[in-house]
Amino acid sequence: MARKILVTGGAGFIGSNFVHYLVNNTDDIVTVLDKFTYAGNAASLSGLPESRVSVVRGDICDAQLVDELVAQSDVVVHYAAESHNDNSLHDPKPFLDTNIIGTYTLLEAVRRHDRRYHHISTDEVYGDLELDDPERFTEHTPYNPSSPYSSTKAGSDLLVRAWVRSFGVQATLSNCSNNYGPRQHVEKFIPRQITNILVGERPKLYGAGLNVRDWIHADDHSSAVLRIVEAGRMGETYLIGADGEKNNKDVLEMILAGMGQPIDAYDHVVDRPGHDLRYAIDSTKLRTELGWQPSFPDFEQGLAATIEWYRDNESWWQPQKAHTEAKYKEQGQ
Ligand code: NAD
Ligand code: TDX
Repeated sequence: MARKILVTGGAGFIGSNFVHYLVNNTDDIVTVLDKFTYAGNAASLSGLPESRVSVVRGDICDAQLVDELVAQSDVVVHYAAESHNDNSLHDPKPFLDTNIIGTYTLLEAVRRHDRRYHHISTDEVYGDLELDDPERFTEHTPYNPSSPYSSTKAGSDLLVRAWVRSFGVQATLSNCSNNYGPRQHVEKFIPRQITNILVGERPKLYGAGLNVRDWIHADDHSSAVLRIVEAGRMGETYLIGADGEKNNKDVLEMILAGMGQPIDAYDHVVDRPGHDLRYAIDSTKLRTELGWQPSFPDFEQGLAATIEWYRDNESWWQPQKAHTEAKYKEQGQ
């Protein structure tokens, strides 16, 4: 029988990708619960069959609504979050509400109704690494978050672990590295630079651009999450990554070259306070225990397809662009 899956944050970047992935690769029936903050976009779910996907506009902090939706579902996959580090430095409160209270609200509902829960998190909970550190993050790396965003994600992970241990909630967790691909908000690094070039604005690099991120295609994140939902061991954490370490300057130069621009046609802007230097994921556990492998190992090819997507889908990102850049400009970025 088809599973009923509740996907929170399914109108955001990675959540909407997961919904598309479920429609294309399973016969699951999906309900999206999304507040449609500035980061949620109904167009990210358009064209999906109504018989498979329904959308509820609402807040994960609304205990009554969450209780009803969890009761009607077999599995809950929790993507909804305030997700942008820069925003968290200017106004942390929504991060505490959604990332901590929202997760608590979902956990109480899955506890009451004894439902399977999967928690989506980030490698940022582990803090950062030196550029020359031979070690990468593993499931045993101690938590050491740097920003209001990553500390609230870390707090939400710890709530899940406590609900597993204290109440026997049937939960798994995953911590993934930086995603790229279609339908990512223009506030984030890669879409910001691509769309800047498309509107005739120079790309903006924070500081010297030597910070390293470990890039993974959003579809590979989705395939890993589905594998964990189906075969992960209860209470376990799995790190998701595709060996995609690159520094920001190299990524920006790839974007510029891929869009026919001189590779130095960008501005250095004020660095992010507390800017994490490097993230890097060791995904051995996921690969050996659950047999997962990425399908998009070639970053340059995935980046080229992502550039094409933004070229072809201006109506998706245009309404957000001017406002997002104006906000950055106020902050000297
Ligand atoms: P996003 O900002 O693009 O989307 C977040 C979605 O959550 C939006 O649709 C928004 O409307 C919704 N939302 C926010 N607050 C809500 C609330 N109170 N109730 C209901 N819905 C609400 O984020 P994203 O980049 O797609 O990230 C999704 C998840 O993946 C987050 O949990 C994030 O921490 C995690 N993650 C992201 C990355 C990355 O590279 N972007 C990497 C690892 C993990
Ligand atoms: O204009 C920019 N210029 C720039 O140099 C922006 C927006 C970012 N940067 C740098 C900062 C980071 O080193 O690029 C890198 C990536 O920045 P973001 O896209 O803001 O991502 P990051 O802070 O690494 O966090 C992302 O990955 C982990 C997601 O936003 C998080 O939700 C996820 O948990």
